[in-house]
Amino acid sequence: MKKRFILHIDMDYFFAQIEERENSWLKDKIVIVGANPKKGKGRGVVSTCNYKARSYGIMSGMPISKAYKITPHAIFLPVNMKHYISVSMSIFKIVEAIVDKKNIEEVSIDEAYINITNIIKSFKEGKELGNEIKSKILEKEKLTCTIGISENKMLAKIACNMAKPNGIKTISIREGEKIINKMKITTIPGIGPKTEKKFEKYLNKKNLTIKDAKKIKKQELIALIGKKGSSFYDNFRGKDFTSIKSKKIAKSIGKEYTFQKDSKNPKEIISVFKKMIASVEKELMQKKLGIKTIVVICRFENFKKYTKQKKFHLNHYDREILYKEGIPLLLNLIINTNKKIRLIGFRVIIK
Ligand code: DCP
Ligand code: CA
Ligand code: CA
Repeated sequence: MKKRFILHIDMDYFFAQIEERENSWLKDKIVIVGANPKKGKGRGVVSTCNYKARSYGIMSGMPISKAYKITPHAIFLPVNMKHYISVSMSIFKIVEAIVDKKNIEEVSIDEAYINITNIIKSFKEGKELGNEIKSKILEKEKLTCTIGISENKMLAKIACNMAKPNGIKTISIREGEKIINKMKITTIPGIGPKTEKKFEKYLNKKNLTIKDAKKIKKQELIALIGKKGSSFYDNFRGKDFTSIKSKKIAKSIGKEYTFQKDSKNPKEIISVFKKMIASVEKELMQKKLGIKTIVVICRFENFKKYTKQKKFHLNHYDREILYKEGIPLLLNLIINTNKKIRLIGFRVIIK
């Protein structure tokens, strides 16, 4: 498998942070969002709480009555789900302006995996991109998040959890394998308390670490857990081959190219661009497809991405027509800036 870069983003104490943003007087209070505590008689649970509340041991899923017992002086707020969903949508829009939707897998209201393999070339650049995402969200939504970057989804999430709150962390597979050795086996996504018990029984030991679990052979794991045993075997070794599952988007064919060194040389840029158009056209011809829209993509040295598109209703086209239509769109994007170009792309939406 080709080396990948995966970014995991997760908003910090999401519901509670939104409440703090809207009510500045909450800032240094203990804030708990969840069911009504009804002076300790309330049923239901804590949805989340700010980090001050966490320092008292309050956590998501805890009975609200217990939270009330620990911190009766906390500020208890109801769950305003409608509002949190709309904030979540605004955040995903900000991310989609930086990274292609097709590379984003939303996993929950405040969390996503993003395949950034085509955008960055090193962990250093990954950090720059991550910081760009963090500062855009902070600037536009006044909310902090944490980002983890690695070579697979599992380690990206672990890196993110380690950097919480308001942090950013990169882990290579090599580092990851060592780091997770000391961790509990429940760190592995998919291993909950039930599976943990099975492992404990099998190894006749409590509080198992990943290092302990590595003693189990692959075939034994499969016999113990079933099909998932094989992927857990990889996970214990810092490996995870699962891919990003984005939402379905309009069918399109496209090519993107990242310059070895950011470029300002029009000759080089146009020549690469023409090659991409030619290869897209070849694929269109082979598949006998008509096109609806052409899209030109350009990402500058500061990672900012711009696109221009043009509707286009042709069943018959050739390379020359695509050049004629595509090149002016590209020039339009790059002509008014002196920034260097990092990546260009050409995409057609299929009829
Ligand atoms: N949530 C919930 N009930 C749970 C867990 C979470 O209602 N048992 C909601 C409230 C959280 C949101 O989902 O704000 C996101 O969950 P996270 O697990 O990401 O936790 P937080 O964002 O609150 O905190 P963290 O900073 O640890 O990510
Ligand atoms: Ca979160
Ligand atoms: Ca989350």
